[in-house]
Amino acid sequence: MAQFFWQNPKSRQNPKSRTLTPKTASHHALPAHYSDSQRCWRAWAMLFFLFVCTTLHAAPPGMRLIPAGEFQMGSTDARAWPEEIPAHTVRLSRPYLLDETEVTNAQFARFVQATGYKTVAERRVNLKELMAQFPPGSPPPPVHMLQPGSLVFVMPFGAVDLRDLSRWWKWTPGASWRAPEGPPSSLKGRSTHPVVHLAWEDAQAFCRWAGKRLPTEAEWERAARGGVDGLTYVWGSDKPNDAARSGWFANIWQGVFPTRNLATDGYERTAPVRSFQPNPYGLYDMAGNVWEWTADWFDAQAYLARAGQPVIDPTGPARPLNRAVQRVQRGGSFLCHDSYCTRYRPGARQGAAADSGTSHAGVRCARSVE
Ligand SMILES: [Ca+2]
Ligand SMILES: [Ca+2]
Repeated sequence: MAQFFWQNPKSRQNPKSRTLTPKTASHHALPAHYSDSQRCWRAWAMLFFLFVCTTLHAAPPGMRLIPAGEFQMGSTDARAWPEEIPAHTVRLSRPYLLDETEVTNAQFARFVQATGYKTVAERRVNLKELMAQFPPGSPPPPVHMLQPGSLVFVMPFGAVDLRDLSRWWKWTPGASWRAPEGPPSSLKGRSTHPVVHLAWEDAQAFCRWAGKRLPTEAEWERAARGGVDGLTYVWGSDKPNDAARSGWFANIWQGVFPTRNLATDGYERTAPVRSFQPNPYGLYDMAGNVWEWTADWFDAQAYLARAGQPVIDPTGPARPLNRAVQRVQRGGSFLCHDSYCTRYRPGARQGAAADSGTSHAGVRCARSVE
């Protein structure tokens, strides 16, 4: 209605008031004694003021401004996992900026080139620190697991027990962001793919270097929902269909997880960022491609603890719950399929070991608006 009124002002006016009276007109004009020079300076001042306002509120290249406001955090979907419920109202009191895409290999390479940073996956494992995370008396891991490396998804043969993650996650010496599937894989042809194998501290280090920070879990979810509450997926309510040959919404898994990857969306593993349509905020891959680290510690019970209370600018639990030391990851990955993991839904969440990366987890960064 407001737009209609703006486009057709005369249709809403009293016919008797269509002509401005001299008094009304003079209220909007400069006094008659103003010189042409003064009028010119005033116009330039107004243009400069508008330029400054626009610049201050514009997002920098590669980022999007997410408005402050309330949203429903969590899931009401029948497929929600226990850690996603109950859905509850959360208010974010300030706008913020979020990267349009997951951090790419090219972006991470610039960071490493500038700083000489070595990721956790590229460092030799500290046995003392590792054992501190296990119950007293636990046996040490095999020697090969102390070599620099990371966890890589390897498709198993034949039927597997879906409760046994070790059937498809393989500790791979030499695997890192430089070699996503381990040696001899490389980044050749993958400069615009999302960087993977980042531990939480690696993700945080990159964002700091870039003058940014990790988003909170609430910031990530509000951005993923694109300003629309209650949708099952970031693209709407249409369920992904393995048989579809076109029109895929995200890079996820088609076929039978984990033994048959049809890749009808075009990608067996990571896809270049921006390969699929963005959400209403202009953000790409908020569903699928790679999981994304957030700032929050993970607590499966966190939403239950908030029930019935006003929740404003939440930052997650104050400390890790147990020896697992997990941080929240969001968005799902190219390994997610309806038959096993629908965690590419915007309300879905998972805790991941903060000191480890995998071949399907990366990051995107946020920035506060001053
Ligand atoms: Ca895929
Ligand atoms: Ca993603």
